[in-house]
Amino acid sequence: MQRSFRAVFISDVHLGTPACQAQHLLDFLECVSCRTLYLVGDIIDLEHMKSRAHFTDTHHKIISLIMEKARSGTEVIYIPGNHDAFFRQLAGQTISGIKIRKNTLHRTADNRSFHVSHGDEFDHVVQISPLALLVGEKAHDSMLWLNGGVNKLRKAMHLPYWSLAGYIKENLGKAQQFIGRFEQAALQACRSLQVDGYICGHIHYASFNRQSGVLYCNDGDWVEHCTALVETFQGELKLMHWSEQPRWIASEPEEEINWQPIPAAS
Ligand SMILES: [Mn+2]
Repeated sequence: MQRSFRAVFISDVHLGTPACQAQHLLDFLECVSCRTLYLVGDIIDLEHMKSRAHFTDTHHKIISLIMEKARSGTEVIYIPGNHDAFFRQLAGQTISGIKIRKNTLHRTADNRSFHVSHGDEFDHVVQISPLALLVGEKAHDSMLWLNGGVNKLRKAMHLPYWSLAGYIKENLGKAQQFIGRFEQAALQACRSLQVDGYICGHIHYASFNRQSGVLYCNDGDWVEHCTALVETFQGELKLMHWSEQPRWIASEPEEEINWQPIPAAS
């Protein structure tokens, strides 16, 4: 499997929480090299750390490795998300070689333009009530806890890491509807920004969606799915899952596929 890329995009790492799949991420960052590394938000979970910080040796190693990469020639761009929104006030600055930006424009090798941002700017568009978010977050916490147990068991049985939450989420119609609305919001934003595509994270669901000539890309997360969006030196975008057995999960779609109008939020 290819290990060297023109650009790598990761987000929703949630360092500082026990949910972060830190060992997998450290392994990924050690094995993969790129010209530009985009950190697309919710990298350090400052929100969670306000009440309880879970910052292990591996979490420290991840930060040191990213800083080391920035020192040794990798362009590192940090776009804060809603869980590390504090860093947004540093936008425009370069700290230890890491460029902090509110959002940015990425140009692929084949000269396509992509707006890159975390994605929480669509929260009001997808209209999820604060109560639903709270209930969702609690349910999510229990799911992650269960996920940890399942994977300890799988590890003992020498089976690779598997996302229980990912499996359940895929099978929940409501979640699918939410994902669909989020994708539509990003695709619409491409038209007003006059770009060829949108790259974001935030909803912990790696995917591509091409519609009317614009491309939506979500790089996923490192609390459940361990996914990254990469750009090859030819300018092709691909989604990768990283575990003991790394694999490709998707290449950018050529044609518009499976387009269905998303019902309005109720
Ligand atoms: Mn987020």
